[in-house]
Amino acid sequence: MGNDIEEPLKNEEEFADFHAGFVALIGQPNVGKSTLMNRILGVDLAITTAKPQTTRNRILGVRTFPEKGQICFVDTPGIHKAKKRLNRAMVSTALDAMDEVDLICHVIDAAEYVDNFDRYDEVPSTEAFILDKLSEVNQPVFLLLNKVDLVKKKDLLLPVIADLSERYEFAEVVPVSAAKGDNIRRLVEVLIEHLPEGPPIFPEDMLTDQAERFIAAEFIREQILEQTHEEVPYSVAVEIERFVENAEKNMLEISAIIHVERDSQKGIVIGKGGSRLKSIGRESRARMQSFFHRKVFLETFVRVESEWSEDPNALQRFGYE
Ligand SMILES: Nc1nc2c(ncn2[C@@H]2O[C@H](COP(=O)(O)OP(=O)(O)OP(=O)(O)O)[C@@H](O)[C@H]2O)c(=O)[nH]1
Ligand SMILES: [Mg+2]
Repeated sequence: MGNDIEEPLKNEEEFADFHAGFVALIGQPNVGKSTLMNRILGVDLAITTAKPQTTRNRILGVRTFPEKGQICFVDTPGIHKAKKRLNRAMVSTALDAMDEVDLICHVIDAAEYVDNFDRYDEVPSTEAFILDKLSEVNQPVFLLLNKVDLVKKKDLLLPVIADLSERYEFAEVVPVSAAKGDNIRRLVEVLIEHLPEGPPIFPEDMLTDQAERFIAAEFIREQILEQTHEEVPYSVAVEIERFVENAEKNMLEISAIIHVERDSQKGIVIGKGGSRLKSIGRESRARMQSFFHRKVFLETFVRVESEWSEDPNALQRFGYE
């Protein structure tokens, strides 16, 4: 009987002063939300590219700091003026994530914002839209000024912070560089400080709840974003048709369909004599092997699915709605 009483007590003691909770990363596209999450996780989980609208889903990334806390990041698509149904779904995903977290990090591209600050007559419209949405939430909101390594007009950094702080009562303002790692340790400390006290939410060694087939599809999409231009990256969805563990060969066997919206895009993705598709396959396979710690056999097919980005059934099938 004594044990029954002691167990929970021991547990409580073990996690005294431990903080755990969910943190949403929101902001405009391309500001470095996914890079920041990966930096703190220490793993390249979410795909990141130099093109806006890279992330299309809510992506959970968990990092446990022994005896200190567990941060459960919710990375989200960039908030932008959405026209297509796909884009509207992405923006909804980002806004919905704000409801389910303990803390919100509003990430801005400091290089972009600070260096243009003296040209702004008012807050740029998408940023104003985000600030407006934030006025409806009750959780603490951090303002993260990312890409400080790129800021040229350093003397404008403080005026920008003062201006934005006047428009919104941020719980903390933290300048960081996700790419270089500047000030990340400090950010982690204040994040943990602001999370509720309590035991870990997920097992301490857990990284994500994202399915392996989702991650495999994302690695392929990452290469398409890297290797194609103009409208092609935005017209591509990757569907994993087959994901099989071949225990005998200690290998993953993956078949993926790359959906595009037009014949011309199919030609671009395949490339001359299949060279582009080969390169997309080679690079994403390498990324899969290092992430899954297994050999990967990958086959890819390109298929035209006209206007899929406006089609509710297709969006659901690809996991965007
Ligand atoms: N120099 C510099 N580049 C950065 C920094 N953080 C991110 N980047 C770059 O900015 C680009 C966009 O980064 P992402 O992490 O994909 O941005 P995101 O906010 O997740 O973008 P979406 O998913 O499209 O909303 C990439 O090329 C990153 O390498 C930083 O602190 N400094
Ligand atoms: Mg992203």
